Amino acid sequence: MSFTQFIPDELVEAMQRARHLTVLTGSGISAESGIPTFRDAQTGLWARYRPEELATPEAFLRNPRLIWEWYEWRRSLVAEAKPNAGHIALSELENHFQTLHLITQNVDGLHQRAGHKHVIEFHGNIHRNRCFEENKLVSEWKKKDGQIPPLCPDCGGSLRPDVVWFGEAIPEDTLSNACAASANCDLFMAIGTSAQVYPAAGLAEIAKGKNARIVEINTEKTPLSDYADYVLLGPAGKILPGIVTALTTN
Ligand code: BV8
Repeated sequence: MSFTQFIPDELVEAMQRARHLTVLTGSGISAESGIPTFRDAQTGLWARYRPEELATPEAFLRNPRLIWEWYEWRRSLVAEAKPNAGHIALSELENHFQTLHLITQNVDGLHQRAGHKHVIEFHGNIHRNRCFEENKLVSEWKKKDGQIPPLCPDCGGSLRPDVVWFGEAIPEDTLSNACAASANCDLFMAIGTSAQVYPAAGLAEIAKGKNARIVEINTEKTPLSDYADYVLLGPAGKILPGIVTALTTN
């Protein structure tokens, strides 16, 4: 079943008129790649933890081994995952707009694997690591049996994933690029995000404040639905290809 009937003609016309599209994605766009969203119950060993309890510097300082192993588990899920039809359709959308700025809250790198050259990784990337003490990226280290997390080859500090944890600031250049992309678009699309985490969730509000049309794609309503111009309820892996079809055939 093609999801084009979910795309109102008025929205197709608005997209055809729009020149600058900014997209914000959340974990919902990776759900159809088999990566659990933050709202889904975690599986197995991690079922008894909430991500907000693990994705913090305090949790890492309290139990670096547990947090490192949580990220190793998530890296293993991502290693088995592939970009889904939603990621691929989104990369095709680049051909339909003068500019497409993609901001993702996801740390899985699937947008890059789907072909996007420039991704604003608002919360970092799980495939990179950095020294917890010096905050600089570390790509190689001596693998010492049983040393979890691994240690920085320069200062001996613990390595941590290069992601933004709760209570940590978004890197300045990332934040300013994302705010600029949200303030300078005529169409803003929020895909697969529960719009609960700030400042990411505030980006749609910036776009709205500058009179951009707001489109939400989600399997359920969120706080963003109240002020979106269009709310397309359904899986991103079906709706995004429907949008590309509607833009290509009209
Ligand atoms: C900051 C990286 C300030 C790590 C993530 C107390 C102290 C400090 C800050 C705060 C505080 N209280 C509140 C805050 C702000 C806090 C915050 O917003 N908390 C929330 C819980 C209220 N924010 C922060 O801490 C941020 N930093 O404020 O710093 C500061 C300033 C200066 C100096 C120092 C500090 C940093 C937040 C970043 C946290 N890191 N990720 C990692 O991944 O491990 S957040 C993480 O959770 C994700 O990246 C994402 O952002 C968020 C989950 O949200 P979603 O992606 O939306 O996923 P979710 O599961 O919620 O929803 C999925 C959606 O998809 C659902 O709506 C579902 O219906 C839909 N869906 C499912 N399947 C599909 C689908 N849709 C379409 N198709 C489908 N198939």
